[in-house]
Amino acid sequence: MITGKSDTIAAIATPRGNAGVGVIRLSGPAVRDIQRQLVAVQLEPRKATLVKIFDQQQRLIDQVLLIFFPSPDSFTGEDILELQGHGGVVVMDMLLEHILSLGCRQARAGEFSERAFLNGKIDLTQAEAIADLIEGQTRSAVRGAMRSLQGDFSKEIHHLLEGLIHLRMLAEACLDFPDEETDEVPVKEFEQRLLSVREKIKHLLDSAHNGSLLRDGFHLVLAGRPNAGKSSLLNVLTKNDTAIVNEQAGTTRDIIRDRIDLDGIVIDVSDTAGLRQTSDSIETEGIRRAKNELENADRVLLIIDEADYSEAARNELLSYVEHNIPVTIIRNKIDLQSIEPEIKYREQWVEILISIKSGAGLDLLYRHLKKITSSEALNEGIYTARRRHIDALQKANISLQNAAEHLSVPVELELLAEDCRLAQSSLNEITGEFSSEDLLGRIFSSFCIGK
Ligand SMILES: Nc1nc2c(ncn2[C@@H]2O[C@H](COP(=O)(O)OP(=O)(O)OP(=O)(O)O)[C@@H](O)[C@H]2O)c(=O)[nH]1
Ligand SMILES: [Mg+2]
Repeated sequence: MITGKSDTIAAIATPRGNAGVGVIRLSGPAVRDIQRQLVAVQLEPRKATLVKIFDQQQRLIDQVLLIFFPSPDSFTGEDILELQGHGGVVVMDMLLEHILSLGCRQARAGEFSERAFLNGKIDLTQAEAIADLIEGQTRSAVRGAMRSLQGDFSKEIHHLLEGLIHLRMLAEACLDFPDEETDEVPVKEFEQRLLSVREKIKHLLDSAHNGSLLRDGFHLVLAGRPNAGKSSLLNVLTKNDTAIVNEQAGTTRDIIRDRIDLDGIVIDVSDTAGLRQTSDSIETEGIRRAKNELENADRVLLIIDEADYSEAARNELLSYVEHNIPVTIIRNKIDLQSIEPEIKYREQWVEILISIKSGAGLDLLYRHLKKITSSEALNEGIYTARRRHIDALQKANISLQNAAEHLSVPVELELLAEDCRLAQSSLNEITGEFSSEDLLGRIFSSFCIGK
């Protein structure tokens, strides 16, 4: 841990621009000394004091409020000084320049939060949640980040870790009695405990997946033959003239991206070039880009002109999409066929008959999009999560699957304990703890006296 060894950092904490108030923050061991150089007053902790700040030539820079948060009860755990001045770009720069000349350095991005983590004030998921809260694009994302920041996500991880520690303790206890018969090993208990932890991981993976949707948004890709109405659909969804719509086939060449907010979920929509064989080199490049975009979709909307619809045409379009990516087939232009809008749930995909032009069936499409993106993500219990959380949970899950296999005869408790340890370190990666000594402490402290 870096406590006591770090230098002192300072940074403007408010955005650059003209505002009523601007904030400069300092953290580190030299804070008290720098404060006394700034102004010769004794600050009461956590109380705002109005003072005048002069530069080295005794010229007044600004009149500011100072607030002192003594270590360890501060955000970083170190001494912190907050200075609230007038929020002009130049006056803030002058104040910071003066402060830096008194014996501290400009903070790197995220360095205050990093210090809070290194000093044990917050764990990694909470540090990440601060960034997510600030960057939150929707109210749901902000609420999710707040829940993570309050430690809800970490609590769930700690709960899982408790379960794993118990499993390892049980395994260690059994290994301590090697003379005993194998049938003494409480296989049922191991199985139940493993199952319980794995079910919790599965539950957490579901929430983490929804949480990552909250944070990163849902990536929807529109694809299909030329002229099917992809760009028209993009414009309807974004309520904007984002893409050029034209009766000429091959209008869209490049990927056109826009973003919509569907009841709190950010959806990134990409319109792509129509898929067909062509000798036009620009169009060929557009189609290559479209295929690339299809690989990174959370869901693909395949748009097809109802007049061209056939099983063969549909299957050909489906062949462009990887099997693991969910698909909705949009059968468009039903106004020209005098067909009623409809939604059909097939085994492998969903089909919606609409007319983008007349608007018929768009309500079905919106309801469908809301269902696939937000039904669970809007549950009150969701916290923002990142890809690395999902990866770590998946790694832990695989280790526990391996652990369960060591329970079949002959029971291999050492290997089971090792897999539980691997699962534990995967989970520890999430909160940023790597503490095998912790485990030892827990094991020994639960032993009875004299053993
Ligand atoms: N009748 C009718 N015409 C439509 C409908 N939707 C789109 N169109 C028309 O179809 C033509 C092609 O629409 P676009 O949205 O440009 O089609 P696209 O799939 O983006 O085409 P490319 O960019 O060339 O691949 C335009 O003239 C649209 O006005 C619809 O529901 N009904
Ligand atoms: Mg287009």
